Amino acid sequence: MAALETPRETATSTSMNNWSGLGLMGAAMRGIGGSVVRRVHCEHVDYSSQATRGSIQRANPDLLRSIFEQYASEEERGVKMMTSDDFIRKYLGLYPEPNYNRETVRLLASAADTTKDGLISFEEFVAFEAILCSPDALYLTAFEMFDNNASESITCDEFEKIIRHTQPVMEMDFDFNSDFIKRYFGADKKRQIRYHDFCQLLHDFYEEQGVQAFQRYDKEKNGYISSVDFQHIMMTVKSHLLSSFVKNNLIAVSGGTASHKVSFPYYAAFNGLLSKMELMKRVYLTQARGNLQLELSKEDFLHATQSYAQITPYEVEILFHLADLAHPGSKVVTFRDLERFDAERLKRISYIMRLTNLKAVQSKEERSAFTA
Ligand SMILES: [Ca+2]
Repeated sequence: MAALETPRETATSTSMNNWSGLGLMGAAMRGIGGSVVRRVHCEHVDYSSQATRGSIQRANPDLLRSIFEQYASEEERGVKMMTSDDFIRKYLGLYPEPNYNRETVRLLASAADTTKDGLISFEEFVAFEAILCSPDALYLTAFEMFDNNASESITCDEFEKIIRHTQPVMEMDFDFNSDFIKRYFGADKKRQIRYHDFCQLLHDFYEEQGVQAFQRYDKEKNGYISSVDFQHIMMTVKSHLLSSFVKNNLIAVSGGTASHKVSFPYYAAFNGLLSKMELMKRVYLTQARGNLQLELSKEDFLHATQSYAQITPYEVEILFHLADLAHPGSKVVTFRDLERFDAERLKRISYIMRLTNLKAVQSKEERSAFTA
């Protein structure tokens, strides 16, 4: 029996372009997904085909009951309830350190606490398991977290409160009076937004945050920032898109010297490339026809992108620049390069796939204690 690992091909073959907009939830989800990996063990289920099809079977209710009772420490009128601490720290195993951030734990738990009374009932626990089985689990979970008063809609205040709880935004000081926010919530910021609007907001928010960060560092308002500022922005608001290789080469790829300037089109293309890495892989794979050792020249790669209008020549240019930093002089891109530039994100996607496969199942040791 091996701990569940989503096969690499699964993550690669699944189109995840939209997930880049969810970097905001990345840390939280990575946390949940990561801990789940440690808890969930795969014995009978073909997770690769499940993940690809997107249909996930519900867990056995008796099993859920056993898990719930084990972790629920509160009792209200004779009914067992889980606290935020029970759910996030004891059950999911997140934030085990004694000096954990209580607000973060409360926020994460509120994804399951639909009545927002601070306690998770068995019915809420079962309902949360159902959410995790749905194809849009990540957005649904995020919506529950943002919807602070269980009104099925989100106010600007609710949105701002959670966003401000994330480190990069605090550092970059996102403008909640910007036209972007007013387009979604109205000029007086009184409009409430419902689930589908929220999904679009969360997706677009991340783009906007990147634009605002650039504008903040473009002090002379001439469309340029320094390489050092570029590095700083990428490491804070865009860090979820960076593999360790890209992290280590941010200065080099943006001109090579600390005084070098980065233009807005370059910045946009760089982020576009990183968020489209799945698509880049698809382009490569259509050319490779199974030969993952194939070395593609820039001309061949550009030619192959003709049918993908989303990919710009500037993005391809930067892709080959990154490849040149990995193996100077060869002027080709390999599949290994694409993985090198996308490694962390792939793991993140795998976590999401794992998260949707969670099903609140426990480890074999625990299972054998509860089921015959
Ligand atoms: Ca509740």
